[in-house]
Amino acid sequence: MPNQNLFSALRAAFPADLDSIAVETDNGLAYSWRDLDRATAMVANLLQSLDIPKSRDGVPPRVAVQVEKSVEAMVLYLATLRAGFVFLPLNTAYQSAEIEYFIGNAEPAVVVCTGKNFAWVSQIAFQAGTRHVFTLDDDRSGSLLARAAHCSDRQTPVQKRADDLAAILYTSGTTGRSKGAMLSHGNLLSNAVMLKDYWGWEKGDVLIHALPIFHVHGLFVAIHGALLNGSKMLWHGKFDPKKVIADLPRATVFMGVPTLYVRMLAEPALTKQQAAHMRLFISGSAPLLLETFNEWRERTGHTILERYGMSETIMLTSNPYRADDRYQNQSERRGGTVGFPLPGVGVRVRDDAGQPVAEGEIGNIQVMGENVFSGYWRMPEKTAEEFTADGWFKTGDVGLQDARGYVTIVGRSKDLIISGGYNVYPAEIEGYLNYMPGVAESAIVGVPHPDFGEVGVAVVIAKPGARLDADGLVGALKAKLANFKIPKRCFIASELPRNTMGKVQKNLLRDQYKALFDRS
Ligand code: MCA
Ligand code: AMP
Repeated sequence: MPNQNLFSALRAAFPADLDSIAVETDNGLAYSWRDLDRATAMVANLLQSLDIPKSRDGVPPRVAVQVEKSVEAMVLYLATLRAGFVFLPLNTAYQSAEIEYFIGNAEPAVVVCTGKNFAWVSQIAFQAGTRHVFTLDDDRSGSLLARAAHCSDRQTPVQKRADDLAAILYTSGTTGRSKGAMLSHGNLLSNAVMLKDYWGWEKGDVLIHALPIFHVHGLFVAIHGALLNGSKMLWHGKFDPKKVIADLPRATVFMGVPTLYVRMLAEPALTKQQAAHMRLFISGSAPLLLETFNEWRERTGHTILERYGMSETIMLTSNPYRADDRYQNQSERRGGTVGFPLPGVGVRVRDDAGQPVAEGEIGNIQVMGENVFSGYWRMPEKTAEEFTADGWFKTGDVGLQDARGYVTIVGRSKDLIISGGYNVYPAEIEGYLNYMPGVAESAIVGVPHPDFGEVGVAVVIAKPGARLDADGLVGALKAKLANFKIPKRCFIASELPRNTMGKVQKNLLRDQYKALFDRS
């Protein structure tokens, strides 16, 4: 049986000329393919040399990583695969309570954090039984690289089967705590191989990488896409619309969440001429407004290809790349839709009773395929709840599929806000607010926002006799939660609207506050 290690497949796609450039960074560094090969071998050797059990209950050690974006952070991801360990990326915005939960839940053997956070992260990690905490900063400093420098630059990727665990991605829960979606080498590789073909990756393609690398979009879709095609990446440490636009003449592919497109459209430098060398602009992670889709076409002459995915499934549907697509004879990229089920992905729409809905009717989107995760880390009951009896995964997204097969997402049955491409779960924030002094109850709702697409607004009710200060509440939340989860506005109200069953009617609140951030 050939090795199914995802790293081996990515390594096999490196170009023959290992001295050509694989990554160029926006701060003037260049990495060759040989550099990537050697550096991943050294870090993999370091991981393998640590005094930790190679597997417990059949699961390899987890490597939890909360570091700023850098090429070395990508190297750490690839090295983790290469060593046969399990990668656990964490958003850099997460604060101590959030990190404490992830580390306690995943029990990583290795934690890698920034030098700045070492004191508090290592305290949490050692208390949870982690054996090794390393640091890695975005200027190539830290103990991880210092230790890896002493390791050999040759290493044979650890033998893996397709269903062996490769990564755990935490997705917040609509109720209760975050769940770790378990993705296998086979989930990730099958999706990447299919997308290489579906999106027409070709020789000479150059990707602008401007997304964070702790979520599916930047870590898997973008990096796997470029590596599997042996394509150079122009690496942006942080998204800056001006810098991305300046790089367009040297690139062919760009991937972004809708906020990135909105921000680039605000730049006069974005013109047809500037984008003339580009082959493909891809958007996903959040709904792309038709207005943005149309404006982009007018300004650049390019039609954005919108696709849809999840942490649990990687990519599910996509608008077609080719005008005469050979997969389904598809023809156009249609704004407002997320395109067709990708090859090998089953998509069906069901009503609340689980029965099929008529073509074009709205219902719950369920999916199946080699790309779909095996379950949530140590949560068999939650896993069982999210799959149907006949094995389809319930996405929590609500949508329809029309007669031609285009899928449109119209909403979500899960109480989730997607803000600038990040998921914000109202239940988590309400959980914190409701325990603050003087708070009787609260509701967080998502409302339209011109930059982030959608943002959270808090409505809080005081306990009898208590006086609440909205700024104080927001300040207290900031001390506990990642910054992107903080409601952009907070209102103190006398009561929450409820239906006859006593359930808070969030739709009424959304309606009430929907014009709060109107551009006008
Ligand atoms: C930053 N802020 C935000 C967000 N980002 N608020 C709401 N939503 C956000 N996404 C807040 C900060 O808290 C801060 O507030 C203020 O905005 C400025 O912060 P700053 O860090 O300067 O913002 P930024 O660097 O300009 O970041 C905006 C961004 C970033 C570039 C749009 O959010 C981003 O990179 N988003 C991409 C997320 C992503 O990759 N998602 C893919 C998930 P204050 O000043 O008050 O503190 S993967 C996925 O969903 C699936 C599987 C899929 O289909 O791809
Ligand atoms: P995550 O939990 O971060 O993996 O986010 C997955 C969710 O993002 C999906 O369930 C959808 O609700 C949403 N999503 C991803 N891509 C799109 C898109 N193109 N349009 C609308 N929603 C999207």
